[in-house]
Amino acid sequence: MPRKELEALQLERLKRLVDYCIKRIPHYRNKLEKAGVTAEKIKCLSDIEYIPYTTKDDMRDTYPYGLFAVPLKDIVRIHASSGTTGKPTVVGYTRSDLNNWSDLVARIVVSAGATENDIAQISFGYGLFTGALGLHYGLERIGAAVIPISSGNTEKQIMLMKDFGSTVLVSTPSYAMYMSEVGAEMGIDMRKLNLRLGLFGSEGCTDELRAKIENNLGVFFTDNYGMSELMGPGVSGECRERCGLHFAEDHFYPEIIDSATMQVKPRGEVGELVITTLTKEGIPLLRYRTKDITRLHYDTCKCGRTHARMEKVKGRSDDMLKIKGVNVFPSQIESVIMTMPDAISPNYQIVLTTHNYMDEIEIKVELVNAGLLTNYSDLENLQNQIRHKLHTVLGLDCRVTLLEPKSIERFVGKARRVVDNRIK
Ligand code: DLL
Repeated sequence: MPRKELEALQLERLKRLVDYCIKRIPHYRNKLEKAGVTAEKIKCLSDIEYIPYTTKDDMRDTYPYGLFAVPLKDIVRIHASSGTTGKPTVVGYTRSDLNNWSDLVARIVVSAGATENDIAQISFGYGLFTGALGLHYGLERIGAAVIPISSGNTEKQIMLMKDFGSTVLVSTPSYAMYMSEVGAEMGIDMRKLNLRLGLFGSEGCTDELRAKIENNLGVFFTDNYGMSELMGPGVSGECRERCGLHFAEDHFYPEIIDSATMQVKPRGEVGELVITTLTKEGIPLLRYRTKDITRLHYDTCKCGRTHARMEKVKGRSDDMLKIKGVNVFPSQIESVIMTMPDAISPNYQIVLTTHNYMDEIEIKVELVNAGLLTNYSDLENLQNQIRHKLHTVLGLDCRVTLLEPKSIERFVGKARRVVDNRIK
Protein backbone atom coordinates (compact mmCIF):
# COMPACT_ATOMS: atom_id res chain seq x y z
CA MET A 1 0.00 0.00 0.00
CA PRO A 2 1.41 3.45 -0.86
CA ARG A 3 2.41 5.22 2.36
CA LYS A 4 -0.15 7.98 1.91
CA GLU A 5 -3.00 5.49 1.85
CA LEU A 6 -1.45 3.55 4.71
CA GLU A 7 -1.23 6.67 6.85
CA ALA A 8 -4.85 7.57 6.10
CA LEU A 9 -5.86 4.07 7.20
CA GLN A 10 -3.77 4.35 10.38
CA LEU A 11 -5.40 7.68 11.26
CA GLU A 12 -8.90 6.34 10.73
CA ARG A 13 -8.08 3.29 12.87
CA LEU A 14 -6.43 5.38 15.58
CA LYS A 15 -9.50 7.59 15.97
CA ARG A 16 -11.75 4.55 16.13
CA LEU A 17 -9.44 2.99 18.72
CA VAL A 18 -9.51 6.03 21.02
CA ASP A 19 -13.29 6.04 20.88
CA TYR A 20 -13.38 2.27 21.50
CA CYS A 21 -11.09 2.53 24.56
CA ILE A 22 -13.06 5.39 26.07
CA LYS A 23 -16.35 3.56 25.63
CA ARG A 24 -15.21 0.14 26.80
CA ILE A 25 -12.26 0.28 29.21
CA PRO A 26 -12.65 2.33 32.44
CA HIS A 27 -8.87 2.34 33.06
CA TYR A 28 -8.26 4.03 29.69
CA ARG A 29 -11.32 6.26 30.02
CA ASN A 30 -9.82 7.74 33.22
CA LYS A 31 -6.39 8.18 31.71
CA LEU A 32 -7.67 9.74 28.50
CA GLU A 33 -10.11 12.01 30.35
CA LYS A 34 -7.26 13.26 32.55
CA ALA A 35 -5.18 13.97 29.46
CA GLY A 36 -8.16 15.63 27.73
CA VAL A 37 -8.03 13.25 24.76
CA THR A 38 -11.06 12.35 22.67
CA ALA A 39 -11.29 10.84 19.19
CA GLU A 40 -12.13 14.34 17.82
CA LYS A 41 -8.85 15.67 19.20
CA ILE A 42 -6.89 13.28 16.96
CA LYS A 43 -6.65 15.16 13.65
CA CYS A 44 -3.35 13.81 12.37
CA LEU A 45 -1.11 10.89 13.28
CA SER A 46 1.28 13.01 15.33
CA ASP A 47 -1.66 13.89 17.60
CA ILE A 48 -1.06 10.44 19.06
CA GLU A 49 1.41 12.29 21.29
CA TYR A 50 -1.54 13.60 23.37
CA ILE A 51 -2.25 10.02 24.46
CA PRO A 52 -0.52 8.88 27.66
CA TYR A 53 1.81 5.85 27.50
CA THR A 54 0.78 2.41 28.70
CA THR A 55 3.31 0.27 30.59
CA LYS A 56 3.47 -3.18 32.11
CA ASP A 57 2.33 -1.53 35.36
CA ASP A 58 -1.02 -0.67 33.78
CA MET A 59 -1.40 -4.37 32.99
CA ARG A 60 -0.34 -5.42 36.49
CA ASP A 61 -2.66 -2.89 38.16
CA THR A 62 -5.63 -4.26 36.22
CA TYR A 63 -4.65 -7.95 36.48
CA PRO A 64 -6.09 -10.20 35.16
CA TYR A 65 -8.94 -8.87 33.02
CA GLY A 66 -9.16 -5.14 33.78
CA LEU A 67 -7.90 -4.00 30.36
CA PHE A 68 -10.21 -6.30 28.40
CA ALA A 69 -12.56 -4.34 26.15
CA VAL A 70 -15.09 -7.13 25.64
CA PRO A 71 -16.99 -9.47 27.96
CA LEU A 72 -15.31 -12.84 28.59
CA LYS A 73 -17.93 -14.59 26.49
CA ASP A 74 -16.36 -12.91 23.43
CA ILE A 75 -12.82 -14.01 24.37
CA VAL A 76 -11.82 -17.28 22.70
CA ARG A 77 -8.17 -17.60 23.78
CA ILE A 78 -6.02 -16.42 26.66
CA HIS A 79 -2.22 -16.21 26.62
CA ALA A 80 0.19 -14.71 29.12
CA SER A 81 3.66 -13.21 29.05
CA SER A 82 6.70 -15.32 29.76
CA GLY A 83 7.83 -13.05 32.63
CA THR A 84 9.68 -14.90 35.36
CA THR A 85 8.80 -12.75 38.36
CA GLY A 86 5.43 -11.77 39.79
CA LYS A 87 2.12 -12.10 38.04
CA PRO A 88 2.15 -12.59 34.28
CA THR A 89 0.54 -10.12 31.90
CA VAL A 90 -2.65 -11.57 30.51
CA VAL A 91 -3.82 -11.23 26.93
CA GLY A 92 -7.30 -12.14 25.64
CA TYR A 93 -8.15 -12.66 21.97
CA THR A 94 -11.53 -12.39 20.29
CA ARG A 95 -12.26 -14.53 17.24
CA SER A 96 -11.39 -11.57 15.02
CA ASP A 97 -8.09 -11.05 16.91
CA LEU A 98 -7.14 -14.68 16.25
CA ASN A 99 -8.04 -14.28 12.60
CA ASN A 100 -5.87 -11.17 12.25
CA TRP A 101 -3.08 -12.88 14.17
CA SER A 102 -2.98 -15.83 11.75
CA ASP A 103 -3.02 -13.42 8.79
CA LEU A 104 -0.17 -11.36 10.19
CA VAL A 105 2.00 -14.38 10.90
CA ALA A 106 1.12 -15.74 7.45
CA ARG A 107 2.43 -12.47 5.99
CA ILE A 108 5.70 -12.83 7.85
CA VAL A 109 6.32 -16.44 6.90
CA VAL A 110 5.46 -15.77 3.25
CA SER A 111 7.82 -12.79 3.12
CA ALA A 112 10.52 -15.03 4.63
CA GLY A 113 9.93 -17.50 1.80
CA ALA A 114 7.69 -20.22 3.31
CA THR A 115 5.11 -21.84 1.00
CA GLU A 116 2.35 -24.42 1.09
CA ASN A 117 4.95 -27.02 0.09
CA ASP A 118 6.85 -26.62 3.33
CA ILE A 119 6.92 -28.95 6.31
CA ALA A 120 7.33 -26.73 9.35
CA GLN A 121 8.69 -28.04 12.62
CA ILE A 122 7.55 -25.82 15.48
CA SER A 123 10.15 -26.11 18.21
CA PHE A 124 8.86 -23.31 20.41
CA GLY A 125 7.25 -24.44 23.64
CA TYR A 126 3.47 -24.79 23.32
CA GLY A 127 1.53 -23.23 26.18
CA LEU A 128 0.82 -19.75 27.45
CA PHE A 129 3.82 -18.54 25.43
CA THR A 130 2.55 -17.07 22.16
CA GLY A 131 5.40 -18.21 19.89
CA ALA A 132 4.27 -21.75 19.15
CA LEU A 133 0.55 -21.24 18.55
CA GLY A 134 1.20 -17.96 16.72
CA LEU A 135 3.52 -19.54 14.15
CA HIS A 136 1.38 -22.68 14.10
CA TYR A 137 -1.77 -20.97 12.85
CA GLY A 138 0.09 -18.61 10.53
CA LEU A 139 1.86 -21.50 8.82
CA GLU A 140 -1.34 -23.53 8.65
CA ARG A 141 -3.04 -20.54 7.05
CA ILE A 142 -0.63 -20.62 4.12
CA GLY A 143 -1.11 -24.36 3.76
CA ALA A 144 2.24 -25.56 5.11
CA ALA A 145 2.27 -28.91 6.95
CA VAL A 146 2.82 -28.08 10.59
CA ILE A 147 4.59 -30.41 13.05
CA PRO A 148 3.67 -29.21 16.56
CA ILE A 149 6.59 -30.91 18.28
CA SER A 150 7.16 -28.17 20.90
CA SER A 151 10.56 -27.58 22.53
CA GLY A 152 12.85 -30.05 24.30
CA ASN A 153 13.61 -33.73 23.73
CA THR A 154 16.22 -32.60 21.25
CA GLU A 155 17.39 -35.98 19.95
CA LYS A 156 13.82 -36.88 19.05
CA GLN A 157 13.42 -33.48 17.37
CA ILE A 158 16.37 -34.28 15.16
CA MET A 159 15.21 -37.81 14.40
CA LEU A 160 11.80 -36.51 13.30
CA MET A 161 13.35 -33.63 11.41
CA LYS A 162 15.21 -36.24 9.40
CA ASP A 163 12.39 -38.79 9.05
CA PHE A 164 9.59 -36.29 8.32
CA GLY A 165 11.79 -34.18 6.04
CA SER A 166 11.14 -30.88 7.82
CA THR A 167 12.00 -27.96 5.54
CA VAL A 168 11.31 -25.09 7.95
CA LEU A 169 12.50 -24.79 11.55
CA VAL A 170 10.68 -22.48 13.96
CA SER A 171 12.55 -21.82 17.22
CA THR A 172 14.66 -19.38 19.19
CA PRO A 173 18.14 -18.84 17.70
CA SER A 174 19.72 -20.32 20.83
CA TYR A 175 17.69 -23.51 20.53
CA ALA A 176 18.56 -23.78 16.82
CA MET A 177 22.23 -23.52 17.76
CA TYR A 178 21.83 -26.19 20.44
CA MET A 179 20.04 -28.48 17.98
CA SER A 180 22.98 -28.18 15.62
CA GLU A 181 25.33 -29.30 18.41
CA VAL A 182 23.15 -32.27 19.34
CA GLY A 183 22.84 -33.22 15.67
CA ALA A 184 26.62 -33.23 15.34
CA GLU A 185 26.92 -35.43 18.46
CA MET A 186 24.43 -37.85 16.92
CA GLY A 187 26.69 -38.02 13.88
CA ILE A 188 24.11 -36.36 11.63
CA ASP A 189 25.15 -33.83 9.03
CA MET A 190 22.33 -31.35 9.59
CA ARG A 191 23.23 -29.57 6.36
CA LYS A 192 22.26 -32.65 4.40
CA LEU A 193 18.73 -32.75 5.87
CA ASN A 194 15.85 -31.09 4.04
CA LEU A 195 15.88 -27.94 6.20
CA ARG A 196 16.06 -24.81 4.06
CA LEU A 197 14.49 -21.98 6.06
CA GLY A 198 14.66 -20.84 9.67
CA LEU A 199 11.88 -18.70 11.13
CA PHE A 200 13.68 -17.58 14.23
CA GLY A 201 12.62 -15.05 16.83
CA SER A 202 11.59 -14.26 20.35
CA GLU A 203 15.11 -13.25 21.35
CA GLY A 204 18.00 -11.27 19.94
CA CYS A 205 20.75 -12.80 17.85
CA THR A 206 23.96 -11.23 16.60
CA ASP A 207 24.94 -11.39 12.91
CA GLU A 208 27.78 -13.68 13.90
CA LEU A 209 25.53 -16.23 15.64
CA ARG A 210 23.13 -16.01 12.71
CA ALA A 211 25.95 -16.91 10.33
CA LYS A 212 26.94 -19.85 12.52
CA ILE A 213 23.39 -21.21 12.64
CA GLU A 214 23.03 -20.82 8.87
CA ASN A 215 26.26 -22.65 8.35
CA ASN A 216 25.56 -25.46 10.84
CA LEU A 217 21.98 -26.14 9.78
CA GLY A 218 22.11 -25.18 6.11
CA VAL A 219 19.16 -22.79 6.45
CA PHE A 220 18.31 -19.27 5.33
CA PHE A 221 17.93 -17.44 8.66
CA THR A 222 15.05 -14.98 9.03
CA ASP A 223 14.24 -13.01 12.15
CA ASN A 224 10.78 -12.10 13.38
CA TYR A 225 9.69 -10.02 16.34
CA GLY A 226 6.68 -9.72 18.57
CA MET A 227 5.50 -9.57 22.12
CA SER A 228 2.72 -11.34 23.99
CA GLU A 229 1.11 -8.13 25.27
CA LEU A 230 0.69 -6.96 21.67
CA MET A 231 -0.41 -10.34 20.27
CA GLY A 232 2.75 -12.50 20.02
CA PRO A 233 4.75 -13.06 16.82
CA GLY A 234 3.32 -11.22 13.81
CA VAL A 235 4.40 -7.68 14.66
CA SER A 236 7.42 -7.55 12.34
CA GLY A 237 9.55 -9.92 10.31
CA GLU A 238 12.31 -10.04 7.72
CA CYS A 239 11.73 -10.55 4.02
CA ARG A 240 14.29 -12.26 1.76
CA GLU A 241 16.28 -9.00 1.47
CA ARG A 242 16.94 -9.12 5.21
CA CYS A 243 17.43 -5.38 5.58
CA GLY A 244 15.14 -4.87 8.55
CA LEU A 245 11.94 -6.43 9.87
CA HIS A 246 8.82 -5.20 8.03
CA PHE A 247 6.46 -3.77 10.58
CA ALA A 248 2.74 -4.59 10.23
CA GLU A 249 1.88 -0.90 10.26
CA ASP A 250 -1.74 -1.37 9.29
CA HIS A 251 -2.29 -3.17 12.62
CA PHE A 252 0.41 -1.65 14.84
CA TYR A 253 1.47 1.98 14.91
CA PRO A 254 5.14 2.33 15.92
CA GLU A 255 6.92 5.27 17.50
CA ILE A 256 10.48 5.63 18.75
CA ILE A 257 10.96 7.54 21.98
CA ASP A 258 13.77 8.63 24.25
CA SER A 259 13.27 6.40 27.34
CA ALA A 260 14.62 9.08 29.67
CA THR A 261 12.72 12.17 28.48
CA MET A 262 9.77 10.15 27.06
CA GLN A 263 9.78 12.48 24.04
CA VAL A 264 9.15 11.09 20.55
CA LYS A 265 12.38 11.00 18.54
CA PRO A 266 12.67 12.15 14.92
CA ARG A 267 12.35 9.44 12.29
CA GLY A 268 15.50 7.40 11.77
CA GLU A 269 16.84 7.72 15.33
CA VAL A 270 17.53 4.86 17.73
CA GLY A 271 15.35 4.61 20.83
CA GLU A 272 12.65 2.69 22.65
CA LEU A 273 9.90 1.23 20.52
CA VAL A 274 6.36 2.24 21.50
CA ILE A 275 3.44 0.48 19.85
CA THR A 276 -0.27 1.23 19.55
CA THR A 277 -2.48 -1.67 18.45
CA LEU A 278 -4.81 -0.39 15.71
CA THR A 279 -7.19 -3.32 15.30
CA LYS A 280 -7.18 -5.41 18.45
CA GLU A 281 -10.57 -6.01 20.05
CA GLY A 282 -9.81 -8.11 23.14
CA ILE A 283 -7.13 -6.00 24.77
CA PRO A 284 -6.12 -2.96 22.73
CA LEU A 285 -3.03 -1.09 23.89
CA LEU A 286 -2.38 2.63 23.55
CA ARG A 287 1.25 3.66 23.16
CA TYR A 288 2.65 0.57 24.88
CA ARG A 289 6.27 0.97 25.97
CA THR A 290 8.04 -2.17 24.79
CA LYS A 291 11.45 -1.30 26.34
CA ASP A 292 13.01 -2.72 23.16
CA ILE A 293 15.67 -0.54 21.54
CA THR A 294 15.64 -0.21 17.76
CA ARG A 295 15.34 2.17 14.80
CA LEU A 296 12.78 2.41 11.98
CA HIS A 297 13.41 3.00 8.28
CA TYR A 298 10.57 4.31 6.15
CA ASP A 299 11.91 4.08 2.61
CA THR A 300 10.51 1.33 0.37
CA CYS A 301 12.38 -1.97 0.59
CA LYS A 302 14.03 -3.61 -2.41
CA CYS A 303 11.35 -6.30 -2.15
CA GLY A 304 8.70 -3.63 -2.90
CA ARG A 305 6.99 -3.69 0.50
CA THR A 306 6.23 -0.21 1.82
CA HIS A 307 5.85 -1.11 5.48
CA ALA A 308 8.56 0.45 7.65
CA ARG A 309 11.57 -1.72 8.44
CA MET A 310 12.63 -2.15 12.01
CA GLU A 311 16.30 -2.80 12.68
CA LYS A 312 16.92 -5.95 14.61
CA VAL A 313 16.44 -5.30 18.32
CA LYS A 314 19.65 -3.90 19.78
CA GLY A 315 18.67 -4.79 23.34
CA ARG A 316 16.15 -3.78 25.94
CA SER A 317 16.36 -0.55 27.86
CA ASP A 318 16.08 -2.70 31.00
CA ASP A 319 18.69 -5.22 29.70
CA MET A 320 21.37 -2.65 29.33
CA LEU A 321 24.04 -3.34 31.89
CA LYS A 322 25.73 -0.51 33.63
CA ILE A 323 29.15 -1.81 34.59
CA LYS A 324 31.59 0.55 36.30
CA GLY A 325 29.49 3.31 34.80
CA VAL A 326 29.82 1.99 31.25
CA ASN A 327 26.69 1.04 29.29
CA VAL A 328 27.00 -2.48 27.91
CA PHE A 329 24.54 -4.52 25.89
CA PRO A 330 24.96 -8.31 26.15
CA SER A 331 24.77 -8.38 22.32
CA GLN A 332 28.11 -6.51 22.14
CA ILE A 333 29.76 -9.26 24.16
CA GLU A 334 28.13 -11.93 22.01
CA SER A 335 29.50 -10.25 18.88
CA VAL A 336 33.04 -10.46 20.22
CA ILE A 337 32.71 -14.10 21.23
CA MET A 338 31.27 -15.10 17.86
CA THR A 339 34.17 -13.60 15.97
CA MET A 340 36.77 -15.51 17.95
CA PRO A 341 38.62 -18.41 16.37
CA ASP A 342 36.93 -21.79 16.14
CA ALA A 343 38.45 -22.74 19.49
CA ILE A 344 35.52 -20.98 21.21
CA SER A 345 31.93 -22.27 21.18
CA PRO A 346 29.05 -19.80 20.84
CA ASN A 347 27.90 -20.55 24.40
CA TYR A 348 28.78 -17.99 27.01
CA GLN A 349 27.65 -16.50 30.28
CA ILE A 350 28.11 -13.00 31.68
CA VAL A 351 28.57 -12.99 35.45
CA LEU A 352 28.49 -9.73 37.40
CA THR A 353 29.69 -9.44 40.98
CA THR A 354 30.73 -6.74 43.45
CA HIS A 355 34.29 -6.66 44.74
CA ASN A 356 35.49 -3.91 47.07
CA TYR A 357 32.30 -1.97 46.25
CA MET A 358 33.20 -2.11 42.56
CA ASP A 359 31.50 -3.98 39.73
CA GLU A 360 33.35 -6.94 38.30
CA ILE A 361 32.50 -8.61 35.05
CA GLU A 362 33.45 -12.12 34.12
CA ILE A 363 32.78 -13.69 30.76
CA LYS A 364 32.64 -17.47 30.82
CA VAL A 365 33.21 -19.10 27.46
CA GLU A 366 33.48 -22.69 26.41
CA LEU A 367 36.29 -24.28 24.51
CA VAL A 368 35.39 -26.42 21.53
CA ASN A 369 38.20 -28.84 22.23
CA ALA A 370 39.02 -29.95 25.80
CA GLY A 371 42.59 -30.72 24.64
CA LEU A 372 43.46 -27.03 24.88
CA LEU A 373 42.93 -27.10 28.65
CA THR A 374 46.19 -28.95 29.06
CA ASN A 375 48.22 -26.47 27.04
CA TYR A 376 48.77 -23.51 29.31
CA SER A 377 50.41 -21.11 26.89
CA ASP A 378 47.77 -21.61 24.17
CA LEU A 379 45.08 -21.14 26.77
CA GLU A 380 46.62 -17.93 28.02
CA ASN A 381 47.04 -16.62 24.50
CA LEU A 382 43.42 -17.24 23.71
CA GLN A 383 42.28 -15.68 26.96
CA ASN A 384 44.32 -12.55 26.30
CA GLN A 385 43.07 -12.31 22.76
CA ILE A 386 39.43 -12.38 23.96
CA ARG A 387 40.09 -9.94 26.79
CA HIS A 388 41.80 -7.54 24.43
CA LYS A 389 38.94 -7.66 21.93
CA LEU A 390 36.35 -7.14 24.65
CA HIS A 391 38.31 -4.16 25.90
CA THR A 392 38.40 -2.60 22.44
CA VAL A 393 34.63 -3.02 21.95
CA LEU A 394 33.36 -2.29 25.47
CA GLY A 395 36.05 -0.04 26.89
CA LEU A 396 36.05 -2.30 29.94
CA ASP A 397 38.44 -4.77 31.44
CA CYS A 398 36.70 -8.16 31.70
CA ARG A 399 37.84 -11.36 33.35
CA VAL A 400 37.70 -14.16 30.83
CA THR A 401 37.30 -17.74 32.02
CA LEU A 402 37.69 -20.59 29.59
CA LEU A 403 35.66 -23.66 30.42
CA GLU A 404 35.45 -27.26 29.31
CA PRO A 405 33.29 -28.03 26.29
CA LYS A 406 29.54 -28.41 27.04
CA SER A 407 29.80 -26.98 30.55
CA ILE A 408 27.52 -23.96 30.12
CA GLU A 409 23.76 -24.42 30.36
CA ARG A 410 21.85 -24.80 27.05
CA PHE A 411 18.36 -23.40 26.48
CA VAL A 412 15.42 -24.79 24.57
CA GLY A 413 13.55 -21.48 24.77
CA LYS A 414 14.92 -18.00 25.30
CA ALA A 415 18.51 -18.02 26.52
CA ARG A 416 19.38 -16.37 29.86
CA ARG A 417 23.00 -15.37 29.60
CA VAL A 418 23.43 -12.74 32.29
CA VAL A 419 23.90 -13.68 35.96
CA ASP A 420 23.85 -10.51 38.02
CA ASN A 421 25.11 -11.20 41.56
CA ARG A 422 26.06 -7.62 42.30
CA ILE A 423 25.24 -6.20 45.74
CA LYS A 424 22.56 -3.64 44.97
O1 DLL B 1 8.69 -13.58 22.33
C1 DLL B 1 6.73 -13.33 20.95
C2 DLL B 1 7.42 -14.00 19.83
C3 DLL B 1 7.37 -15.37 19.72
C4 DLL B 1 8.07 -13.29 18.86
C5 DLL B 1 7.96 -16.02 18.65
C6 DLL B 1 8.69 -13.90 17.78
C7 DLL B 1 8.63 -15.28 17.67
P1 DLL B 1 7.32 -12.45 24.73
O2 DLL B 1 7.64 -13.76 25.32
O3 DLL B 1 6.26 -11.61 25.36
O4 DLL B 1 6.84 -12.62 23.24
O5 DLL B 1 8.67 -11.63 24.66
C8 DLL B 1 8.71 -10.36 24.07
O6 DLL B 1 11.02 -10.74 23.52
O7 DLL B 1 9.86 -7.42 24.02
C9 DLL B 1 11.74 -8.57 22.98
O8 DLL B 1 12.49 -8.07 24.06
C10 DLL B 1 12.03 -10.05 22.80
N1 DLL B 1 11.96 -10.42 21.37
C11 DLL B 1 10.94 -10.98 20.70
N2 DLL B 1 11.28 -11.21 19.41
C12 DLL B 1 12.56 -10.75 19.27
C13 DLL B 1 13.49 -10.69 18.19
C14 DLL B 1 7.55 -13.21 22.23
N3 DLL B 1 13.20 -11.16 16.99
C15 DLL B 1 10.11 -9.81 24.12
N4 DLL B 1 14.70 -10.14 18.43
C16 DLL B 1 10.26 -8.55 23.30
C17 DLL B 1 15.04 -9.66 19.66
C18 DLL B 1 12.98 -10.24 20.53
N5 DLL B 1 14.21 -9.71 20.72
